[in-house]
Amino acid sequence: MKNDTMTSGASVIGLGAMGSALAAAFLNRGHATTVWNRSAEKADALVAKGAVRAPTVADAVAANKLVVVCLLNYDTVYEALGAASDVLSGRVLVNLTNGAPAQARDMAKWAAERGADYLDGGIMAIPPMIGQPEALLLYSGSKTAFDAHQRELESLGTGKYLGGDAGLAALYDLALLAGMWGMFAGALHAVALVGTEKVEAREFMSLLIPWLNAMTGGLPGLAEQIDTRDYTKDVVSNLGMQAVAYVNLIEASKSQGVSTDLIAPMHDLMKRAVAAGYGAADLSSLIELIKKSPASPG
Ligand code: FVH
Repeated sequence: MKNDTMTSGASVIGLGAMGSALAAAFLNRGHATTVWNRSAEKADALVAKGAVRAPTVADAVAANKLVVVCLLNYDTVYEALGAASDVLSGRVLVNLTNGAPAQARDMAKWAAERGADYLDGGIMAIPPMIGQPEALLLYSGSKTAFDAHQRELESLGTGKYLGGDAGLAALYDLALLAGMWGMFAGALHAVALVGTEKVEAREFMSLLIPWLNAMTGGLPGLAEQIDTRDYTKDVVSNLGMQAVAYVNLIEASKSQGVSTDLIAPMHDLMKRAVAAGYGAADLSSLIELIKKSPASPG
């Protein structure tokens, strides 16, 4: 076993698609890497590349000061690390498992009660991107832990520290995923719609991708309207007009036999926003109907 003064090394707990990529990235950068997974055979390829297979999760935690966890969800993290409770003291626990901000804050307390420094993380990448600068990893929680292990963590991708509140990384992670899932939901509906006329998804992408890229150009203006709460600033396509066009989308979907499950919630919000007086405002005004502290239309 290595001692606590050894910083250039990491233990990786969880060798699913993402955990395996994380462990491989540490190895590729020359960091001594110990791995553990519930299904032990998932370590075989990493062991062949030089990783040490820990027989138990406690052995993995004890092997390095830096302990990176990437499991399915927080319940499985508690379940796995529960067996290593006694050896967590003095460790830096970096939990890259997807979760909610409250779960991250609770886990920070749980780790502190066991004497571990805690950093929560969100991975904005898919496994093949890990180790590349394009892979963004969000961190929040112990700044001391982040500063002390920044060099090892850089092996995984570009790191961004968000602040001392352990819940921040999960919050940003889920917010970015919301943007992604919204885009994919729209894309799926679009493809289903043209698919009713036997247009192949692959063919349609030649139109959809440039269209979506062009529309991202509107996001800075949307952000300006939201931050100033002035939803009428530089309006190009007012909500009243868009709400009328959206009816056509709903009706066309129904008549083409495509479910409106992915698009109906936006329609309901548009109707409510127009009724609330936002018809002349921009689409950005919908945020007033979903956020925590709504304002009345100006
Ligand atoms: N893969 C991705 O594209 C995304 C990218 C962004 C981040 N997510 C999150 O990363 C976490 C792990 O995701 P993953 O892709 O590695 O997931 P799986 O390949 O399904 O591996 C799951 C691992 O969790 C282990 N596990 C499940 N249940 C338990 C349990 N009760 N006790 C101990 N370990 C458990 C599983 O072990 P095994 O089935 O191999 O024995 C895998 O190691 C996740 O939060 C994503 O949201 C990935």
